Amino acid sequence: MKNKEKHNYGDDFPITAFATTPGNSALTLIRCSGKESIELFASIFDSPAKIKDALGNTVVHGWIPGIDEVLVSVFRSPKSYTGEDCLDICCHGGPVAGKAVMEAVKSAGFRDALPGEFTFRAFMNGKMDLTRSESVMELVSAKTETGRKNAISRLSGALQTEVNEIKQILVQVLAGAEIYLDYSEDEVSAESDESAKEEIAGKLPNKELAKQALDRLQKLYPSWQVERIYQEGVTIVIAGQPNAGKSNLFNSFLKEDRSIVADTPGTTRDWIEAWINIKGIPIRLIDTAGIRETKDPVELIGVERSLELLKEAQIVLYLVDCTIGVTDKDRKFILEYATQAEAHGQIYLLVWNKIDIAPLPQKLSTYVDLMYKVKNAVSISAKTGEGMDDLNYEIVSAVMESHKTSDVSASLGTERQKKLIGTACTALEEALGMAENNEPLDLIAPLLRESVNALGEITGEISTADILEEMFSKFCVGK
Ligand SMILES: Nc1nc2c(ncn2[C@@H]2O[C@H](COP(=O)(O)OP(=O)(O)OP(=O)(O)O)[C@@H](O)[C@H]2O)c(=O)[nH]1
Ligand SMILES: [Mg+2]
Repeated sequence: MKNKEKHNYGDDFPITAFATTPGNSALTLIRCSGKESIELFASIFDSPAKIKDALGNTVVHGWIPGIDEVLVSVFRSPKSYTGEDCLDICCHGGPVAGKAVMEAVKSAGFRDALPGEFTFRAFMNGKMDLTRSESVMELVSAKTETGRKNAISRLSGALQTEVNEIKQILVQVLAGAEIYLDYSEDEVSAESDESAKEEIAGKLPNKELAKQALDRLQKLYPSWQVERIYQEGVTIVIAGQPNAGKSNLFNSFLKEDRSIVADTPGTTRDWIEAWINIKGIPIRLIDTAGIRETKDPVELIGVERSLELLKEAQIVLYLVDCTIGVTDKDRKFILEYATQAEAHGQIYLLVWNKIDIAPLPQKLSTYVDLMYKVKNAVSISAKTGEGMDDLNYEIVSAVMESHKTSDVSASLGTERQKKLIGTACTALEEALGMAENNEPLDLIAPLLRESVNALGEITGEISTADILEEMFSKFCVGK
């Protein structure tokens, strides 16, 4: 019955979740954590004493009678992921076996874990700070090797260390300011108040330290833009006239024949998409129907969809067939769409295709007007793969150019962290600006405190229940 009750983050009720996705696999892993979880699981195990008496960090073999043969890793509080008593039950895989074990576990008194609840408990029990907790989620959802490496760096504490170091500096600055303030309150008599204030006004102790802290915050702040690219990826749409070689290029990126390539114009009717990886950047690549006026109602729907998809793109690869050159339709399209795109921060790359059978158009004058509308032009053969390295290079440069970052030892992993670094930066900038203008310390100190508090929120030293619930609810179940 207890399973039906509404539960919130923050209780120590025994919880369970699949740590692996149920499906066709040899094994399934079910995690359990919480108060009395070892005793509860023992109640459905064939030799309860073996589980109850098991030392922490040991594995017990046995049966859940009539259900499955299992290997159970036992972790005893506080030496576990969550800091509570925990069990990892390794049972047989497949679509059915794991579910039967899960039913048995729940019948013993465990409830379904909420999203991110294991990591939430790890945080609450002091096993990791918030930056590390968030990196767990980043790690399990990493789309490329670079995304994984960045998440691992945060999981190993690089961001936590950087934030804590900056915070230590600011605490020192704040302490210095407060000593001055105490001095002015205690030592300065009412008559000499004004002159004393003047004396301390603008003399923010350790101003140079505060500037150093600001410099480090300002370097950290833009790292989120780049990180977001590695986490969420970039949408690239391949567009162009029918027969330009869009599907051939799509297949060339994928290194497999996924999209139909044929010399009949209008071959691709419905769009097709796939995730690829270019230099660690996850790319959602979309092949579209060739854009032309048509009376065929099915092709027309395809063309309309292509135009819709263009709006979703961060980068558009506009293909021109070198055997034909720039047609009036190409020109009309690029001049109209690439001009609009500029305003929305989209990037158009002009891609000359089929250079294996035709030279590039020689007369620059025939397309020079288009070059003002696109970021760059690359020549390739989608068929032979020639020029693909150059195209990849142009794509990466286009993605990264607007997000230049300086060398930093740590990078931000979430929007939440970025907002708080932004708050810390703004407050500190304001404090330093006031110090430059010789404004009184009692106005400067609260800004320094605001900056310190924002940094404390990043690591979770300062946090409210609402913020934590909101944050962990975005995690996947079982983490
Ligand atoms: N020689 C050569 N032929 C190419 C190249 N790229 C595409 N082709 C040929 O051009 C024709 C059209 O290629 P597709 O990739 O189907 O063109 P598309 O732009 O997807 O055409 P639609 O789907 O009709 O809009 C096919 O016969 C391809 O083999 C290339 O780089 N070199
Ligand atoms: Mg096609």
